[in-house]
Amino acid sequence: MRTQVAIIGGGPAGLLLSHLLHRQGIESVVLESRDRAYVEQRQRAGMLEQGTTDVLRDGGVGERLDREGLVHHGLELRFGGAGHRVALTELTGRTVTVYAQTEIVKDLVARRLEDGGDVRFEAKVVAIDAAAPSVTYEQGGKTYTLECDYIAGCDGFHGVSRPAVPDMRTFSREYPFAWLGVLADVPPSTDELIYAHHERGFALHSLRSPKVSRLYLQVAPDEDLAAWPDERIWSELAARFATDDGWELREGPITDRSITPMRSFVAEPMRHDRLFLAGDAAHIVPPTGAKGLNLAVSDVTLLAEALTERYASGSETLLDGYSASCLRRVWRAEHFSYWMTTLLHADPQADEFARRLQRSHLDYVVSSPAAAASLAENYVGLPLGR
Ligand code: RFL
Ligand code: PHB
Repeated sequence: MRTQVAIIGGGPAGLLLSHLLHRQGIESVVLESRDRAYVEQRQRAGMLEQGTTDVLRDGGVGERLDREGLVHHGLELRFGGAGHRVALTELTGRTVTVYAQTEIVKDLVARRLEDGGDVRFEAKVVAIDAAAPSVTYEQGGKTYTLECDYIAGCDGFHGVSRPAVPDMRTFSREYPFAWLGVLADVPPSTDELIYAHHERGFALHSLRSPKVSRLYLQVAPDEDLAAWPDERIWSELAARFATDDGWELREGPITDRSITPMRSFVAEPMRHDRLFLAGDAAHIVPPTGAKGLNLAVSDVTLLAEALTERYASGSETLLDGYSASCLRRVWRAEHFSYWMTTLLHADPQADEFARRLQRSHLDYVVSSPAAAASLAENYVGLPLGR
C-alpha cells in the first residue's frame, strides 16, 4: 500500500489537510483510531477566527458554516457585578464565528467521502518510520504498513507522532485548575460570549445555536464530575455570572459534560525528516483564548501550501520553513492564551497583593482603548504568517 501523504489522526487538522491536498491533486490517506460517530460527537471548541472561516470557505467547505455559524462582533468581560463589552469588530475590523468543532468535523468527513477520499476509521497507528517513510497501523485485528512520501502527525496531544521526533525540546505550564464544560438544551442567556471573573472562579457563557448553550466553570484540576449534579452546576454558574442589575441565567437539561485539565505546551521543532506535526500534536493552549482549533487550521494551511509547492516544483523551501513559520504564530497564541487565563481565573495560590494586581489589570483592559485593542487583535487572530 502506498500514498503520497499519510495523515495520522482524523480530527480537524488531519481531515482539513487531506481536503486541502485533494484540491491540489495530492493523494492522502487519513488513519483515525476512533470510529466516525466518536470523532463527530466529541464536544470541544466553538469559536473560529475570521482567518479560519476564510480557509474553510475558500476551501469550498463553508456552505453550512455560512448558513448556521453565528457571526460575533464583540464579547463581554464580566467582573465586580458588571459587564464590559470589548467591541472586537470596531477595534479590529474583523469578526469571529461560533460554529462547533463537531460540525466542522462532520462537514469535512462528509466532503472527503463524497470526493472519494480515503479516511480509515478504527485504524490505529502504532509505528512511524520518518526516514523510509512509512506508518504501521492496526485495523480489525490485522497490522498493515502504508508507504508514503510524507507523514503528517495530526494525532492530537496523546498521539504517537510527537514521540517519533528525536532531539525535541518541549516547553510547558500546568495550571492549578481545570474546566468543567456543559452543553445544555436551553436558549443562550446572552448574544455575545461572557468571560466572567469571580472570586469563586472563572465562568464562560458560550453558545452553539439559538437553542443550545455551552457553558464552562473553573474547577479544581482533580475535580470529580460526580460531585457536580445539574443543580450544583446551575447555581454555581448563576453565582459567578451574577450582576448588580439582576441579569438572569436560563437553565435547561444538560446533555453533555466533561472536565478538561488546563495546560500550555509547545514542542520544537514541528518536523523530523519526512514527518511534520500539526495541531494539538505539537502544541496545547488553555482554552480561555479560543486558539487551539484555530492554530490547528493555520498549521495545516501552511503544510498544505508547502506540500503543494513541493509536488508542483520540487522545491522544499516552504517545507523547510514550515516549523519556524508555525512556531511564530504558536508562541503568540501561547502568550495570549496564558495572558487571558491568568487575567480571568481565580488562582487558589494568589495572595491579596496578586488579587489586587489582577483586579487592576481587568479595570485597565476595559477602560483603556489601547489595552482593549490589544486583547481584540489577539482574540480575532493575527494574519497567517508565511
Ligand atoms: P484532535 O482533535 O485531538 O484530533 C486528533 C485525532 O487523532 C486521533 N489519534 C490517532 N489516530 C490514529 N492513530 C493514533 N495512534 C492516534 N492517536 C490519536 C484521535 O482519535 C483524534 O481524532 O487534534 P487536532 O486535529 O489537532 O485539533 C485540535 C483541536 O481539537 C483543539 O485544539 C481544540 O478543540 C481546542 N479548543 C478550542 N480551540 C479553539 O480554537 N477555539 C475554542 O473555542 C476551543 N475551545 C478547545 C475548546 C478544547 C477543549 N477541550 C476539551 C480540550 C474547549 C475545550 C473544552
Ligand atoms: C466554546 O464555545 O466552546 C468556547 C468559546 C470560547 C472559548 C472556549 C470555548 O474561549
